[in-house]
Amino acid sequence: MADGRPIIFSGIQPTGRKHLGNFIGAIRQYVEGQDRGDPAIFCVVDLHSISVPYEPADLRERVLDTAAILLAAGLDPERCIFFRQSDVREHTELTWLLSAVTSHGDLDRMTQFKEKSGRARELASAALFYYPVLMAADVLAYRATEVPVGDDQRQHVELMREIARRFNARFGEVLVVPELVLPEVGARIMDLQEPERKMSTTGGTEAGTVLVLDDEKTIRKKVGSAVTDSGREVRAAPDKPGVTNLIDILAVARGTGRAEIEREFDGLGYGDFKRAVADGVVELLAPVRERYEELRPDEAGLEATLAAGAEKARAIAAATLVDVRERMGFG
Ligand code: AQP
Repeated sequence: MADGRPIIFSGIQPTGRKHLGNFIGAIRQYVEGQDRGDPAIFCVVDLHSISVPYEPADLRERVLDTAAILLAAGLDPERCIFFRQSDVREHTELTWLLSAVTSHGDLDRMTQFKEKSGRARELASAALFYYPVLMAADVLAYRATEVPVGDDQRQHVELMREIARRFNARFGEVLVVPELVLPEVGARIMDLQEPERKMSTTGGTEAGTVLVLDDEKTIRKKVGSAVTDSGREVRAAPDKPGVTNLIDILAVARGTGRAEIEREFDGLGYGDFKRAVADGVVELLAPVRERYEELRPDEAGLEATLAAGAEKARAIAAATLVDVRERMGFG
């Protein structure tokens, strides 16, 4: 941390199907963080994607899709470090070293593993089970002080904090215990069709998941058919998950809070409200889609950006690994 500025790190999975939840919960925070962080480091976490079945031939394409989405959303490689996880091998080495201070019981308590492995628990890959250790290595390799993520990653960040504490207690003060940073509004955007569950890449409904790359017509259709309730009141409340979710989405799009949205739509019906939400989401995402169309064809340019970022990232991670290896008695 230089001059009290945070070291920010966060990672995002490679897919072209990034959704409004990813955008609001994570990508928006990255763009804001790049001027606050010193440095701010963002990474397309391709190593994480092998924890579920995947196509090797698609993986590189999905990394480039995601890189183009993030750059289109406003990441600027001049103001942050932006790279592909597998280009920096220190992540995998540190994963193994951190496993010395991670217990089987820690990993067994992770709800994401339980949800994603479901009833086929015995068949789930060891990589899915081990995912939180790799995520801990991602962040701890940079001695990051802040981890901007959505609420679904809270448990994983708590575990990485515990891993850092245990490592320091066992081997000496080498790692930094990072802080979880959630957005004030929109830490958990819900599926528009099933607002009791989060908007998700793999687990959500097609109609309830707004993609960053959806065109205007599709966005309007999805928002227009969002589940609300039988009332008329635009008010955030635990028994109104659909309306609350739309209020949060509009609050983020307008850069205001829930109260302002509730005041504005006081006495108006859900029709007017949903139209405003659709306008807000279109305004938020249309510029990203347009810029993505310009950036995505330049694969050599995207590769060069990621490679330059990897070089900067490697220099930082390698220095941490020197300290970790030394304290652990290697080399
Ligand atoms: N619904 C959400 N609301 C707010 N933030 C969210 N995030 C994910 N869903 C929501 C945040 O997005 C960041 C990137 O996530 P990711 O692409 O690395 O992987 P993920 O968590 O696997 O994405 P999904 O959509 O949640 O996929 P599924 O459901 O298939 O696992 C993270 O910071 C995450 O918190």
